[in-house]
Amino acid sequence: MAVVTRLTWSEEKSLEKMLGNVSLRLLYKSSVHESDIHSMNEKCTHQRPTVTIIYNDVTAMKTAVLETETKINSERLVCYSSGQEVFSVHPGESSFSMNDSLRSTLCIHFRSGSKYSECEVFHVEGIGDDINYISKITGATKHRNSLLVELRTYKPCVDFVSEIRILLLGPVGSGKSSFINSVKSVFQGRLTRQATVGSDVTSITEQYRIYPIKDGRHGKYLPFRLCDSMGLHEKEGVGLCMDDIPYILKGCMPDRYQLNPSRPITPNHPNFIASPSLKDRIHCVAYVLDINSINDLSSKMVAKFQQIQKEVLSYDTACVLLLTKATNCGEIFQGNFSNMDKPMTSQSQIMDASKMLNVPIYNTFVVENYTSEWELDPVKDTQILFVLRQMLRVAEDFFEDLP
Ligand SMILES: Nc1nc2c(ncn2[C@@H]2O[C@H](COP(=O)(O)OP(=O)(O)OP(=O)(O)O)[C@@H](O)[C@H]2O)c(=O)[nH]1
Ligand SMILES: [Mg+2]
Repeated sequence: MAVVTRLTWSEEKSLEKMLGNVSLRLLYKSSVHESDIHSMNEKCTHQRPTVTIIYNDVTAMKTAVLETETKINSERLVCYSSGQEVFSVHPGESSFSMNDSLRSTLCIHFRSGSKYSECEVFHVEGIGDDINYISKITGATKHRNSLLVELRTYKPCVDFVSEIRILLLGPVGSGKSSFINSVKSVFQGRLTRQATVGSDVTSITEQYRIYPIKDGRHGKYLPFRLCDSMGLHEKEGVGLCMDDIPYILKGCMPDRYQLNPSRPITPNHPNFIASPSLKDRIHCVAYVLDINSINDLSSKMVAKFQQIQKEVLSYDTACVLLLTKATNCGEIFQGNFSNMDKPMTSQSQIMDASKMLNVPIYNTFVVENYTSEWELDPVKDTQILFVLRQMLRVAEDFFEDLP
């Protein structure tokens, strides 16, 4: 008969998600297999990394410990971290111990040698041979959580603007709508695909959209909005109409306006916002480009960008450059999240894009949007939130410079 875990389905899924979308395979269960170290060792040898879960029925407590460095020490399985013994299980006595630091991190108050009612050991599949995996995931999760706290409590620095508007502008298929979906997903805690995404020679996005960002499913709306537009195309009469751009920047274009590539909005349109306030206008423009197609941009497209930039500058609007589809984002950041605050000068593609569009390298960011995934990934979440935070900071600089 198959040995099954005492974890509920949702507990197992949350644990898998927390460890970076791995899968868990049950190797050892104390109530089914023999309760001694040799039986445990036999089932778990060569199966690292593993997760050990102990259950205590008296307190209904479940504690999971991910083992990075384990040794069999007399009758105990001992987990070490930086050479220090942090956790141990004594299967023969059905007891466990942990050091003070782990106890305080987990907020539990058991004495050394406390009894458990069940102990399960799982093999963690999906980590591969990456020895830095655990530190990368835990580092990214910590950083993601602190960015989430910062953005959840974010307030624009000036009283007269209640929310910051960021407009995404870029060629057809560059990943504008996917970035919006990615940001929404991180705040929702699950993948959402509200903005329509796809690939075609002409733009998939045909309406001007002003997307609010909600904090969690039933949470409040956050004080920033992401504005999605039709993609730019090198041909005239295809893609976003250039004459629409000043109206968008000024805040005259209503949400859900049906864009027409050959006819711009006019003040006669029934929903035209004739007297937009500072709150309605765009505070930061993000030029969105696919990092892999920078060298393929036609001179006509570059000329369109230059024209747009003049317009953006004439409205004193802040701008950043967002390079999408960067599959090596993890390598760019080298697992070291402090790198993200520094200009990424070593990346020649990024330098080229920054020069071509004349956006300073410190306002040029790379991201890998969520596309076909099923689950969120803390490393991706961190990059997405980092980019959003920088956009807000650039927008704030715009306010500081207002007369
Ligand atoms: N691999 C990868 N694919 C991406 C990324 N961002 C977007 N895509 C894919 O690129 C295609 C276009 O993405 P969209 O988000 O629709 O692009 P868009 O800029 O909104 O396009 P239009 O609305 O047509 O102008 C889709 O197939 C996406 O799945 C990314 O970061 N990495
Ligand atoms: Mg789109």
